[in-house]
Amino acid sequence: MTTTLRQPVYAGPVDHVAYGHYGPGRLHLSPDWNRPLYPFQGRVTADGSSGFRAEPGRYHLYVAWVCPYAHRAAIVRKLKGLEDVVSLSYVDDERDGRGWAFRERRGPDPVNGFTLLEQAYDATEKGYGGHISVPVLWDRHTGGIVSNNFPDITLDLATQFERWADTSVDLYPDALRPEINTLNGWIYHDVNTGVTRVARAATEDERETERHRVVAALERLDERLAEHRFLTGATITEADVRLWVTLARFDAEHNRGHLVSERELRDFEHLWPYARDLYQRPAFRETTEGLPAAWDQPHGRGA
Ligand SMILES: N[C@@H](CCC(=O)N[C@@H](CS)C(=O)NCC(=O)O)C(=O)O
Repeated sequence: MTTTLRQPVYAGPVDHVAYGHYGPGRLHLSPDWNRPLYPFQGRVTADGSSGFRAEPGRYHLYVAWVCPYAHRAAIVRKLKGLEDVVSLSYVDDERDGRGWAFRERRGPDPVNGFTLLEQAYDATEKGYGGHISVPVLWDRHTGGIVSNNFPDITLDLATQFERWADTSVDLYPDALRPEINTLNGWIYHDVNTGVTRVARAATEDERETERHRVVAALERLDERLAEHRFLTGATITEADVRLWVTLARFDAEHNRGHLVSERELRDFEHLWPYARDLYQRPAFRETTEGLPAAWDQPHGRGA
């Protein structure tokens, strides 16, 4: 018997001369920092009432190591033990004008054999000309994108696959939803996108304002963690995942040269052990690259 192995296919190397930079015409950053439109907003539901039923083997996540928004989906998938239920693959870390692409460094597209993520968008909406963003939740049944709206993707992974998931981990408990939603709202504004606003500030005044907003938020979170092990109490929730991906990039990326804060993450009494505590868990550790050895130290609080 002969087996034909499908050869992996890849996009050519990143080439800014031939393809330009990703952005113009694609990446619309509104001045008031409202989110750009993420047009695919299907929801997966346990009962299938949304048209996308939670089923093992049906969905695939396209993510990027470098993207914190995609990182959340990768963490939640592992926290819920869904590795055999929802497949996942990585696009390359770099982009030219063609957007996210599959290259040798991170491997091929195992589902469709696409070389560019744009093909997934185009298969869903012919001639699609908008953002080619990750994360993308792909549906093998319909041959299209369910969602590229990151908050919905993580919530659906956290709540709709319970038949196959580790149900001892409840990332979005009914009783805590209002509190988690409130936390997610200001953490998204003041921390997750706050660090980006500092980096992109047009004037020194604006940078100072944005910088102080991030530092105040980190201080508020630090205080909160003096009382609770996790943001909403004794167990990890969606809010912790939302915050952690920014903390993991804070010293090395966002706060390089103390652009945001005079204090590094390790100078925050409660945030630092909290961040390290989460990193000791496989769902965080195995989806994260490049953290220095200091992150390996046990957090030193009662287990
Ligand atoms: N910033 C988005 C999350 C997704 C996102 O920004 N992904 C980035 C990589 S970290 C991306 O793919 N950007 C390309 C684009 O949006 O055109 C949001 O507010 O929901």
